[in-house]
Formats: sequence, C-alpha cells, structure tokens
Amino acid sequence: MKLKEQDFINTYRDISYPDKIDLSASAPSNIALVKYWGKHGMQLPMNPSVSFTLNQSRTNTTAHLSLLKLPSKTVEFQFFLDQKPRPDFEPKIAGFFEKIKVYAPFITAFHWQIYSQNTFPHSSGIASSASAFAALAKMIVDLEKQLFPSHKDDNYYKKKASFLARLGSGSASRSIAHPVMIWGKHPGIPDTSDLYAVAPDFELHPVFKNFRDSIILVEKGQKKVSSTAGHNLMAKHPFKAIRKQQAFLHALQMTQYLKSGDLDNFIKLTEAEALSLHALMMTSDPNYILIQPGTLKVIQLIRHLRQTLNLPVCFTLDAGANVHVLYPDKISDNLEKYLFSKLTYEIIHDYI
Ligand code: 2P0
Repeated sequence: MKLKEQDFINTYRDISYPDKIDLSASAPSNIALVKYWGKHGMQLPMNPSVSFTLNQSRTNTTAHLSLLKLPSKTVEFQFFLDQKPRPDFEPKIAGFFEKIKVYAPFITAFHWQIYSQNTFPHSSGIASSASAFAALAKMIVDLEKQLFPSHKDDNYYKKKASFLARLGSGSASRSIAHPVMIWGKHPGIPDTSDLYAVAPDFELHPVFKNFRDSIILVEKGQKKVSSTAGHNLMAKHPFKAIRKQQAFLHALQMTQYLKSGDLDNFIKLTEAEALSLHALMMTSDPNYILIQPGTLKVIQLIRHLRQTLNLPVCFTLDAGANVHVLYPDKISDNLEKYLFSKLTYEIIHDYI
C-alpha cells in the first residue's frame, strides 16, 4: 500500500516515558545503479533511483536516552564518532532532528547520547551519510515501536524508517532494506514513491545473487564539492529535462534487467549511468570535475578485461573519484589476478 506524508505523523499524546532507554541500530551503505541527482522541496528526488545495498560497509550506532524533566522544543543530544565527541557533525544531525520532529515528536522528551562507528575507514572517500542517517532513522522507528505498541506491520515501519532517513540524506532512504531498493515515484514501477524507498516486487535474478562491489579508493578524503551542492545545481541545469527523461527510462530498464538477469544490458546501463552523472557535473554552472586520472585508468582496465577476456565486470561511480567494480563472485580470482593486484590503491571488498 502506498503511504502519504500524513501516514508518518505520530499522533499519540500524553504517554509516560521510561527514564532511560538504550537503543542500537546498524545500517549498510548502498551504491546507486541509476543515480539520484537533483532534488526539490523537502528532499524529494528529481528522478527515481535504483541501488544495490552493500553488506560490509556499515554504520553501527547506539544511543543512551535519558528522560528530560521538561520536554524540550529541540532535540538535546551529543554526538560521538569512534568514541570521540564530534560537535562538528552536530549541526547536520540537529537539522535532521528538526525535520523529523513532526513525524516523531517523542524524540524531544529525551536527551540523546549518540555513539556512531563506521566499519569502513574514515576519510576513505566512501559517503557515510547514507548508512549514518539510515541507522539513526532505524533507531528512531525502533523507539516508536517500543513506546507505542500498535497494529502497524513491519512493512509500515520499514517505510517510515526510509521516509525519516530520506530527510537526513536522500540516498539514506535506500539503505533500509536489501538487496535492491528503488526510491522515487515511477509510473511503470509499482508502489514507488518520492517519500520513501521500496524493495521491488520481484526476486532479484540469481545472476546477481553473489554479486560483489570492490571499491577502489583512487582518492581518499573529504569530497571537494558536496553532493547537496551538486543536487542543487540540477535545478537550472541545461540538460535537466533530458536527464529526467533518461533517468526514468533507465530506472525502468534497470529493474527489467535485474529481474531477467540480462547481464550484458545491466553492464551497459550501469556504466552509462555513472558517466551521465559525471557528465552532469561537468556541464553544470559552475562546472566541476571529480574523476581523477586514476579513475580513468581503472575504467580503461575494466573495459579492456571485458573485451579481451570476456569477463562480466563493470564499473560505477559515486560523487567522487573512487571506482566501484561490480562483478559476479565466480570471477573474483580473475579480477584479483588481472585487475586488483595490478593497482596500488587501497580496495574495500564488499558484496550486495
Ligand atoms: C546516489 N549520490 O544516487 C547519488 C549518486 C551520489 C551520486 O545521492 O543532499 O548524500 O544528502 O540528499 O544523498 C549523494 O547525495 O545527498 C547521492 P543529500 P546525498 O547515491
């Protein structure tokens, strides 16, 4: 069932809360196959996106809640990353709490001490906002379940977690379930919504079941241009209309390939999407370039392996220089021999 914004508002009042609550949640990162690039309104996507959910690259979060004597207007919290206080992260989290307060008013009754940890190295260039906000959103939905026993089913709570995560970071909406998630309303894909991501209504074809994503860290460190700034540049992008059209077509085609197991077309489309994303950055005003010489070198090696050894391997890119290498598990040895061992970059081997 499709849910509306009002369906996510918690309307319970006058509940007596426990003095102390401990919460924990874990959420994975995800890699978009069809990219979310451009947004409007309250974190609504310009076009639908389709992603693989990763497994190893995750954020694990715990929170110790203490009941306040008087409920506060804003959420009172402290944030720790790897056990160290990180006030520099607090404005973004405070903004998230502000946006979700109306859907989860009970969060203001407590002081939150939040401890977060990523399983991937800090400053590896892997975006942590998707897994971080998904973990926080899952925790808040768990709290709602504990405080307000209701008849609502698991499906509702998953959608609510995705809805809340979206308000923290768009791509976080897709880090709520696995192995494939679709975020954004598409007339040709059932049950899709701009408000939250959903798992498709079909089984992922076995060809993709043991798929791997090895992330080649061409460039570590903070992003030079934030994704939020990149999304905003789409509002007046000269290719906005054509990109929308392309992404709607690609989202539909991608779901068809994931269902039918059409690996050749999956490869073609996945790479086309990655290149479209970076072409949009290179043609915005102002324009910018995130790929590095190393990115192109890895891309050329991957294409060479496909042509000469017929290996079903392809690449995709996030908003950065790192290359995600996607391939079935059964060609891992070949890739180790002909690709990974030839590179000096650090590599994070993950799977979907
Ligand atoms: C994606 N990216 O679909 C695209 C492709 C990066 C490249 O969504 O402003 O951190 O927090 O909603 O989700 C990265 O942007 O941006 C992103 P906000 P987000 O994964």
